[in-house]
Amino acid sequence: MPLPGDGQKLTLGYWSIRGLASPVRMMCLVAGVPLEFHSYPLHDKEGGGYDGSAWFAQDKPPLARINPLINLPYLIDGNVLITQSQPVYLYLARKCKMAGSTPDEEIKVEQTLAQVYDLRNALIDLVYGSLEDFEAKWESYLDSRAQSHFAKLEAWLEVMGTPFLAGDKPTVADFHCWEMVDVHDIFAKEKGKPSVLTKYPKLAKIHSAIKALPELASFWNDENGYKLKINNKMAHFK
Ligand SMILES: N[C@@H](CCC(=O)N[C@@H](CS)C(=O)NCC(=O)O)C(=O)O
Repeated sequence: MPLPGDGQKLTLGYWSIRGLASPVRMMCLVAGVPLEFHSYPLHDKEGGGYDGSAWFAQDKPPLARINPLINLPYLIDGNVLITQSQPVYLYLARKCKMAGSTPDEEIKVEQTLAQVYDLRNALIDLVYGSLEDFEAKWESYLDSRAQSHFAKLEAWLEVMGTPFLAGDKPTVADFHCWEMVDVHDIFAKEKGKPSVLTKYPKLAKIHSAIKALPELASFWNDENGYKLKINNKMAHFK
């Protein structure tokens, strides 16, 4: 198991899904920061349910003795062990010079990152909730709840007059926003609904600009990268 102080490379621990890990992996590729992905499988259990013991029984207890807040994702950098996705994102973004280059950009990064996280949490509530709720709510989620988040982000870009959420260059907020636009595009297609990519041209531009980054060329076909499932096995949209 990965432990602080063991390795040279940064290590990201997470389930073997895109989930909260993709923005980290994309940022590191773009910045040329080597990252080891320590992925945890979730197996089907005989008779139903899931076995996540590689995380819950094996690695979590010793890591919790070092950082009692431990959760997935976590990041190990030398002797440092960080958990909670948003502090992990910001820590890495500072390392990758993707956290804004002026105080004005930094606060724009923090606000838009938080806004994107609200959107992600709305999706997570829907897809990991009860099947009954999912069936009852997915359409209004796509038609209305998710739209309110995307409309805010589109309007933000309009008002700020910048191509990316905090300025002229992509930051961590754009990478998480990219992931959410992409995931909602796939979700909408699966459900026969209009894509956010057609409705929000400024977000669509961020999506295509990041998709075209040469450093990410290998990511799109990586079985441990973009090709992973979006959500875990118990989700109603994977
Ligand atoms: N607020 C936390 C939520 C983390 C979370 O919910 N992690 C889920 C996967 S996305 C998990 O299964 N954690 C493992 C655990 O509870 O030990 C974050 O943003 O990192």
